[in-house]
Amino acid sequence: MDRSLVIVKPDGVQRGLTGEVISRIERRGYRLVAVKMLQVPRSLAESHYAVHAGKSFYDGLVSYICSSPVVVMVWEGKKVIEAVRQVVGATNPTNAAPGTLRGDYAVEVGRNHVHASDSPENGQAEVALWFRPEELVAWERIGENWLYE
Ligand code: IDP
Ligand code: MG
Repeated sequence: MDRSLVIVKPDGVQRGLTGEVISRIERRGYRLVAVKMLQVPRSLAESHYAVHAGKSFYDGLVSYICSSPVVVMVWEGKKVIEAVRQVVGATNPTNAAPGTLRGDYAVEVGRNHVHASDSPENGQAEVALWFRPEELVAWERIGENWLYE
């Protein structure tokens, strides 16, 4: 089963959007298997965003994710990566469709308030970076029989 790592970034937490992020993914049908709040250490931020090292926005991005606590979670389910990316919307909020989290609640790309894994491989890697295996809870949602064919 694929897993998506989702982060409510510092601006999302400060703006009171944590519940909205969780609610939209939960209502779509996905299963929350881990969640925690933390102040991100710089080393973790640098690892998480290593793919962007060297880009013009990298230093600002690392500072941003470390600037205030985040809520990080793991979601499971069929096609979770693409479905959660769809719920989140395009990276630049002005390109994000209305009805997406970024399209509804963000203005600038550097304050787009939520992260979601972009591939099954990156999902697995990001989950391993942010959580210990024992922090993930194995369970089934009662509605899954009605969700999947
Ligand atoms: P994603 O979050 O939609 O996967 P990525 O391209 O992986 O987008 O970029 C990671 C994060 O880096 C974005 O969510 C955004 O916060 C930030 N970012 C991306 N491009 C820019 C930029 O041009 N200026 C400032 N921040 C950016
Ligand atoms: Mg990305």
